[in-house]
Amino acid sequence: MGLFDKLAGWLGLKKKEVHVLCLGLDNSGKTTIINKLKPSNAQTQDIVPTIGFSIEKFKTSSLSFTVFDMSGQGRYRNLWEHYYKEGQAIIFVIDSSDKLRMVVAKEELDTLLNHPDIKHRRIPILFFANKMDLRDAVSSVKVSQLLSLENIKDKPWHICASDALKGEGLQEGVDWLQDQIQAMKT
Ligand SMILES: Nc1nc2c(ncn2[C@@H]2O[C@H](COP(=O)(O)OP(=O)(O)O)[C@@H](O)[C@H]2O)c(=O)[nH]1
Ligand SMILES: [Mg+2]
Repeated sequence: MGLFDKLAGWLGLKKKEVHVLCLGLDNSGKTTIINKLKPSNAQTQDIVPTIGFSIEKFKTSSLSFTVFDMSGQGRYRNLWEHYYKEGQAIIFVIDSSDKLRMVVAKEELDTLLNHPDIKHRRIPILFFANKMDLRDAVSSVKVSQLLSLENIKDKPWHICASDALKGEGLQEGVDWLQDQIQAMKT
């Protein structure tokens, strides 16, 4: 059973699909997290529209997920930004042990938040400060400071420390997202 089964089941009653974007730099742990979350019977589709850029998609009865890396010196930016319009919730994954690229993650987050298809929408953002098990990892409070999350005033957001390999911290995040999506639907 994936962690999203309950959420998907509940939302299924309302018969409206919610589209979740799972974003972050390559190697942050997106695929690992999504594989832990997705129900075993999810319909999965991997799309490789261009060499070097791939998109993972899967669907449950009421949730649809699009997962991709924000990387490649922005060469594929047009491709990935195309998906912003349909996103109604965002999961943003950070490798908490990658201090060198934390500034790149911040740049990507700022660019995302300023994008015309995101900027003026009250779209909930769940941050996973992932790889907490690694000795080099900084705390979720530190990640939040490094990314200046306190500046996000017009969107609900939440940060959870996670260890995607063990699945730790994922449930807390999913519970928060569930509340947000529920509020959005009522
Ligand atoms: N130690 C540790 N490794 C992780 C964690 N999450 C993912 N990884 C590893 O980090 C690498 C990149 O993960 P992946 O999910 O492919 O990242 P993606 O590029 O964002 O999809 C893989 O080797 C994973 O096994 C974590 O919480 N802790
Ligand atoms: Mg991946």
